[in-house]
Amino acid sequence: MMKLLSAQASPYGRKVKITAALKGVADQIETKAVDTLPLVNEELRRENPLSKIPVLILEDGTQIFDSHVICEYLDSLTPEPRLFPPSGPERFRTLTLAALADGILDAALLLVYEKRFRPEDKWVDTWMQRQQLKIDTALDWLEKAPPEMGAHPDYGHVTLACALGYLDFRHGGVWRATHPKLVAWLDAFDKAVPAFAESRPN
Ligand SMILES: N[C@@H](CCC(=O)N[C@@H](CS)C(=O)NCC(=O)O)C(=O)O
Repeated sequence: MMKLLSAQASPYGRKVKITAALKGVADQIETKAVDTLPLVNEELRRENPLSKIPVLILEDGTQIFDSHVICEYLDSLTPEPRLFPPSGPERFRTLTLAALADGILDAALLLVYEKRFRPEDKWVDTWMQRQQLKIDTALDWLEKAPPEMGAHPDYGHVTLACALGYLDFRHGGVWRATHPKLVAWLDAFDKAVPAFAESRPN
């Protein structure tokens, strides 16, 4: 059995859970909830020196992180459906979409951490605006031409769905009012991928 260190609320962990479901390997993974709030979590620090989740631990003890690498590993376990196109323009389109969606996630997480880990009188407005601008610009970019899903979702689509899901979960879903095409896109993803609803944080 492989072990996944993650947390119910982690959008990066959610990417891995959805990928595992799409690849039909979810039953080979036992998920262990890990608390990233303390300065030091010895178990997590032992498995990932960066003390970040998710971490996938293989049966022989090998640790795999971060979420991109875990998802690519899981994709290599079974042939279909292919979530990472092996080569060519499709591969780089998928990876670039995933990088954009991960960038939205990173900025959204930094906004949460600013308020979680710093006292209110140390919050820096211009720094938070900087993160918000990245999110807003990326969403506007995607709204112009939401990615096509094709016969099945790929890793870029999974990452985008988790990024939008995180904006719903931690940022009040404000993005929805101004991005109707992306809302429709996420609805379609939700219908096509049951693991999205199954991994929804609460
Ligand atoms: N690039 C990483 C990001 C992982 C990440 O930032 N995870 C958060 C939880 S959602 C975390 O572990 N934060 C703890 C910390 O940064 O100390 C990935 O894709 O896995």
